Amino acid sequence: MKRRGSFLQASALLALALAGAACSRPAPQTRFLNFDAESSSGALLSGWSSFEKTPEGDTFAWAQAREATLSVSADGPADRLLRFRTWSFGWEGAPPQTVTPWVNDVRLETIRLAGGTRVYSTTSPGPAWKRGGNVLKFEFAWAEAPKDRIPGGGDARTLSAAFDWVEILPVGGEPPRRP
Ligand SMILES: [Ca+2]
Repeated sequence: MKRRGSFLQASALLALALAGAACSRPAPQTRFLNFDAESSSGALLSGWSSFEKTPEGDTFAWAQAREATLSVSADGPADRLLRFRTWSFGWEGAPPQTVTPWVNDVRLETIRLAGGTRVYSTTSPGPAWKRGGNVLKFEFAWAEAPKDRIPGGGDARTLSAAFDWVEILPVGGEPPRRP
């Protein structure tokens, strides 16, 4: 019994030590998601298809709904630059595709996706972010299945846009220091 008691005591002390370390350590921040199993498995919340690779070897995932969400970590409110490399699904006569990113419940500017694969960037206001887990949502104008839009297309997934990577960068540098 004595041994068990001391084991429990040691466990409690260890838990306290870990909690203390967690408080003093900076909160983790998601800086880059490469849309591969290694970096992004836990981050894809909803609206995504599985990981794929382009012929060039770039990993990506299709957003297969009008909305796709990611779980990202931040160390607190701060203006952040959001960058992402993406391309829209398209066909002859397709309507323009747009993406509107959201940080939690804050809507950012709507971006029109031009043809081909491009890097887009937009800024997000500090108060949109909170310390810990945040939800980054991409809202699209449409999501359509290749089988309905391309003659001979067999893919039944409703595709909006494919993402190669997402990057989140703090902007504005260091907070002002007291003189
Ligand atoms: Ca990638």
